[in-house]
Amino acid sequence: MLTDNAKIKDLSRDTIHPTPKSQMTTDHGVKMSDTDHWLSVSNGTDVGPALLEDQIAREKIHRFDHERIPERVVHARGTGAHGYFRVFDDRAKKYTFAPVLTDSSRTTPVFVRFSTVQGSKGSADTVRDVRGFAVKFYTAEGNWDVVGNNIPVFFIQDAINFPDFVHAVKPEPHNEVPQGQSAHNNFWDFVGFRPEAAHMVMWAMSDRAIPRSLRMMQGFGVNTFTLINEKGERHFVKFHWAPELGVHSLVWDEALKLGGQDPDFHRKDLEEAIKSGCPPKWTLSIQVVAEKDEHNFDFDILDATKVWPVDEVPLLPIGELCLNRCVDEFFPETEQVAFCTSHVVPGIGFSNDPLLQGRNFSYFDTQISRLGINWEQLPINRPVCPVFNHNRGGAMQHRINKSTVNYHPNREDEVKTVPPLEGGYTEFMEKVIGLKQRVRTPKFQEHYNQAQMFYHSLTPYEKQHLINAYCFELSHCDDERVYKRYTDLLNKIDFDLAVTVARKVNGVVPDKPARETYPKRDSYLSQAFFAPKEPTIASRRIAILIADGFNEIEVQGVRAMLAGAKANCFLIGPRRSKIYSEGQAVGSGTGLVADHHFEDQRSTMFDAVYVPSGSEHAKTLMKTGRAIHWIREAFAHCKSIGAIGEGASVVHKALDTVEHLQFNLNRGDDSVTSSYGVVTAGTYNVNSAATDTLKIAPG
Ligand code: HDE
Repeated sequence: MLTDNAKIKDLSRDTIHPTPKSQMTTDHGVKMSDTDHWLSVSNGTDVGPALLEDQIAREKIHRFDHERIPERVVHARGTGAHGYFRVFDDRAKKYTFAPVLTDSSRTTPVFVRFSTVQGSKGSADTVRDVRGFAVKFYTAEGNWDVVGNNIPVFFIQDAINFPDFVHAVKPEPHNEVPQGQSAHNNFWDFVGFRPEAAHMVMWAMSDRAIPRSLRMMQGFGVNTFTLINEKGERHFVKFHWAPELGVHSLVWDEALKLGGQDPDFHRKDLEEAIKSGCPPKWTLSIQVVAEKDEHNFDFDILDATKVWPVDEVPLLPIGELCLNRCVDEFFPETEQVAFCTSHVVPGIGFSNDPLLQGRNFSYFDTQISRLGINWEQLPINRPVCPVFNHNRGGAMQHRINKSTVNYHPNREDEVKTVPPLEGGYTEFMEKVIGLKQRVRTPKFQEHYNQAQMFYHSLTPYEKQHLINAYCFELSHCDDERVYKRYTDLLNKIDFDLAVTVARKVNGVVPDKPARETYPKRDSYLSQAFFAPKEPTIASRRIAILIADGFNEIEVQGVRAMLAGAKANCFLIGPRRSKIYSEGQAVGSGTGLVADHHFEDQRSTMFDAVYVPSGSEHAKTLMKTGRAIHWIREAFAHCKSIGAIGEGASVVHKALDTVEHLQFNLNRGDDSVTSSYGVVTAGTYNVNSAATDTLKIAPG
């Protein structure tokens, strides 16, 4: 696997490798003999006053006092990884001359940071929220940042509304509540007053906002950028990332529980996948619209609250992103990485998308307060190509320019600008005529068509989840002006949706639809569209529930097969120590050491559960409330459940209230039975039964 690239080599200049032989020094390099006792005056019996002269203690405390920097004003909680990007061929050449998008002989190093938006740095990973998907490409022509989200549209159209939106969604000002969620009066109050948010709110209430994994979500550049080709022609472009593993979500109950059981669920999942040899991959596709076609749509293609339906503007897959290396240290890499939408390279440009224009101002600005004016010199942010200019000074300047001149032009003929044909960035010459005014043009004033299109493109279960989410969130609003206004607005999207939600939350129940239904549908909007090309259990977490007396040979066999399919298996038992196998006395003989016990890991953290055979083990599991709860909860969350022999009896006992489930309980009958994702086999048979179990496991 290619994990050593130009950026990793660049970072190695600043990477320190402490060893047991490393000697401890102060920051000014003097070796230290004691860092555990503050220098004080003592007579050997009584504690005396501490001395300020202790430079070693002072340095330690000073450094500690200033360890924190301001967290990001939004997207504070995040996790990052290194990787690479490669294009398949030069098919994008028709649209751009940027080598990063056209030169298939190149491997461009990347750093990606995923984030939630609302919560603080210490909030939980699985909250209902938009996920940031920010990619920094370290190209030979300079850094290019695609600072995107996992949802293709945004709440507002004009950047000037961003502070209002963020104030409204963040914890309320009087009591700093709630953390990591939008289920509160201020958010719903704001979006009730701003119908342009209706479309994005639909996405935020859908399963997209509770991804199973950061590796199983799409990414979108959201804003409209432009591509310029060698002929000087310009196209509008949108960027899409599609995950190789398909798009998958948690169910709400899982997300809620994981918030407490494992608040780091997503960041640990990313690290586990990379370290276990399953680096996540995404395909980059572009949608392009020629300049002449800009006005051929019933929405404005520069409006970030709108998608470009793929049947009108097809997707062109152009390359692959792979994340194959975890960070060495969180703070200097993931915390200090700083993205800017304004960072583009020759061949890529902006559009007049009013949200993008504001973002282009905001990102550079925010890095100054977070990291200081020289933030681009930090190792994780610096480009892998040479940087020369006459910008000087500023706090924490690292560069030493060996020159007598620091201005342009100069008598030494040093550090000159570069003509466009030799690689200098040049803006596209765009003719602009207009009156200076504060306006929202007519096409920016239609807000419900695409909200309807999204809703009506979902599968029935996605719709149900979305309705549940509205009910949950609006029930958390206790100001009736808020939930009445919003349920009223819902009727502009869908009558049945509005009636169901309004009845549940005591909102305004409409008696007829507020408008005609927009007829368009787009199957691409449903996440069901994104099943992986090849069904796979690679990197999926499978729990094997065992107690003393389990069938070890069977477990070893099944585990080997699952490992062969690159799944991550974990033994869960009554204790985290040796669990003795069938026929062995407890306390002696063979067995396997459980990775976790039933209490410390829960079914929510796994994708599938398998219960092996073994009569004593089965009897114990049946008597263990937590084990029974494990199976019930996994079933309720639609996980795949596999069981063999007496293991099937355990599953049967756990699910005995579920109607229509058929079980194959006779040991000796090796046929396989499958119902509602529960797969049972009479006996373990390497060649047939367990193999069938494996095939069905992804559910
Ligand atoms: Fe951001 N956004 N944003 N945003 N955004 C920030 O920049 C801003 C918007 C997004 O992992 C901030 O470095 C404005 C859309 C991501 O470091 C800040 C507007 C999209 C990240 C900022 C938007 C995003 C940020 C805070 C409206 C999806 C995390 C810290 C005009 C395409 C990047 C920072 C990371 C972060 C401003 C809207 C995505 C304040 C003004 C639309 C993924 O500069």
